[in-house]
Amino acid sequence: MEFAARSEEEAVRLLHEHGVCWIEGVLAPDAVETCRTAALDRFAEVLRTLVLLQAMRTHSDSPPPAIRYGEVVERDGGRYDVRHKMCDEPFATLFARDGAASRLVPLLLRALGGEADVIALGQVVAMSLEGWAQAGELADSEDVVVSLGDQEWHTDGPVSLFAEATTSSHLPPYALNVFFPLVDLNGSNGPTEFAAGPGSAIIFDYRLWHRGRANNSDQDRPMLYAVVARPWFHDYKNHRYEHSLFGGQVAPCPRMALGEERAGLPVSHSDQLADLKRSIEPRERSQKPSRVSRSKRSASRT
Ligand SMILES: O=C(O)CCC(=O)C(=O)O
Repeated sequence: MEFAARSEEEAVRLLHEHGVCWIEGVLAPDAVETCRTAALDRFAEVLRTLVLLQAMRTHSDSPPPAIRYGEVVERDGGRYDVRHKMCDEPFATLFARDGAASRLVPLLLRALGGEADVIALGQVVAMSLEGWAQAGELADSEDVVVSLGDQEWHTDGPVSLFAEATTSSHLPPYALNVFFPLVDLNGSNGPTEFAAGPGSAIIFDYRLWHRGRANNSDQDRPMLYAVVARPWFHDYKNHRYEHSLFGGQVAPCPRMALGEERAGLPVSHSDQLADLKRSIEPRERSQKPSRVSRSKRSASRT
């Protein structure tokens, strides 16, 4: 099946019919380079601290605890999901007007019914054999699967939002994951079952089954990701840990409204709270839901 989309129409159709599409050349080569350097720097900072923490534990008999911090969470398939400084530049304004990935905004809005927020920015690093050997015993813990094998097949969010329905594939998506490979994906370095080049975007429905393959190369493989969701969606499945790898608590990355004058700026907490309140109001009281803050937001969209 061919999932490459050459137009906005085609991308939206593929997303709605198959849950996935792939768009070539979204990030310009200099943006890929800037993002790759920043992403790998941030991952190196995280890894240094993890190794240090591990070294300080060498006298303990107990197995190291699972890696679950606000900035980094260990995933299966030899991967780290890293959020450390990922809502700073050069990532924060990817989808802003004139941002490096701004051309995706109209299609993401269309695929998500007209309004959407960026609810997460991060990178998944598929560790190379060398990187893994360096990190050594880091995650030799019993309750986490750490292997350089393939990831388990998984979805990123519930297949159905309703407990009594086992599928909702006929319904439009509530959230999309946008992957930007920062290096060439090939058979050996842990592709997500696509062979996409750096700078392309792979957009897929949160409900789509997928997995990352093992990275058998000698280079770590960073993949930038952005989760874009309808304004009412809160991602309880992939909640983040609050305690920081560096001590203390992690300041959560704010949601960012997509496709607005203030794109790239956080949706204020009062906006979020107002939305949340509206979404749980009893139906009788919200026959004609007033979408004040949201419609104001739409009005400012050009
Ligand atoms: O690293 C990849 O290729 C995919 C990662 C992924 O799907 C995940 O960690 O949830």
